[in-house]
Amino acid sequence: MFGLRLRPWLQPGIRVCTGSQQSVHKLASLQKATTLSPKKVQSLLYPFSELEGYLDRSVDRTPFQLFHPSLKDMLEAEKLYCSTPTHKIDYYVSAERMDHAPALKQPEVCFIGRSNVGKSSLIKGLFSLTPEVEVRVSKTPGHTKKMNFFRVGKAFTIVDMPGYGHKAPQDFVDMVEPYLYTRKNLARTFLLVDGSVGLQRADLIALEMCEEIRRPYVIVVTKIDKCGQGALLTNLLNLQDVVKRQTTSCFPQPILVSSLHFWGIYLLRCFIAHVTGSIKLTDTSQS
Ligand SMILES: Nc1nc2c(ncn2[C@@H]2O[C@H](COP(=O)(O)OP(=O)(O)O)[C@@H](O)[C@H]2O)c(=O)[nH]1
Ligand SMILES: [Mg+2]
Repeated sequence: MFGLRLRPWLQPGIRVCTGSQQSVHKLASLQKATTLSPKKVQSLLYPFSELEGYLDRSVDRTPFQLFHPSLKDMLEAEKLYCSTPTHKIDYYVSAERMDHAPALKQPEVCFIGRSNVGKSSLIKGLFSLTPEVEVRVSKTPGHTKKMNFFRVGKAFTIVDMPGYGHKAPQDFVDMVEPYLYTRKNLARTFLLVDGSVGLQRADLIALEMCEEIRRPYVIVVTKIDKCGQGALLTNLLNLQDVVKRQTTSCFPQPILVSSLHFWGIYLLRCFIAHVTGSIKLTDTSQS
């Protein structure tokens, strides 16, 4: 049901982002990734398809496939993540307090989650076509104590928020909460949850906070490469249950990613482009 027709979109003339002097990972570009075997491409593009076979027939798959853009749309979205002289992608500024946050007009998305859940790695993955954009990935939990703003031309801004849960609950109260309440141009919040360990207490607190704030948010399940598929599926179904029972502002589809292997990165790029109004999807129906 997820059969892909790749060839029509691999015509010459489609702009491929080649990146800068620094080396670009071979999977950073979707167009390059589509030269892999169809099965590999399938799991890169739609990581949930890997798990689908393990699901009992009785489980409703619909919530996992609500956002299912075509390859063409994903290629279109990818162009936004290529820096050009007229569409610059760069680290803009950091802010330690909400009143230091830059006043920006373009739609914004932010990444929140526990320290070490993979926020910075994910942003690095999204910007992997422009490796010159410096996104710090820390080995020490709680490193990101500031809000880091990255501009994607005039299209949108991505904000890497300080992590919470590990020696940093204060950052959460001081920065994350006020930001989520007051940021006018915030189009979507991405709440990251580590798929290899499942929902933790701190995640549930964050979830409750997002519910209280009542702005639309989406759960991104990170590090899906780090555990077996059985464990991942168990964590995912538990998460799905919590989302169904306890949330009203959460998008029902969790987005599965591995920043290490690029699984789900293209889908998330497209999702961000879509929710910020930067692209118009041509087809969201299942292929
Ligand atoms: N296996 C695996 N490790 C990851 C992934 N994403 C991040 N990590 C690792 O998790 C650690 C924390 O990542 P980081 O992006 O700094 O987390 P942050 O504190 O939320 O910004 C780092 O050692 C990363 O290399 C992933 O998709 N798979
Ligand atoms: Mg970080």
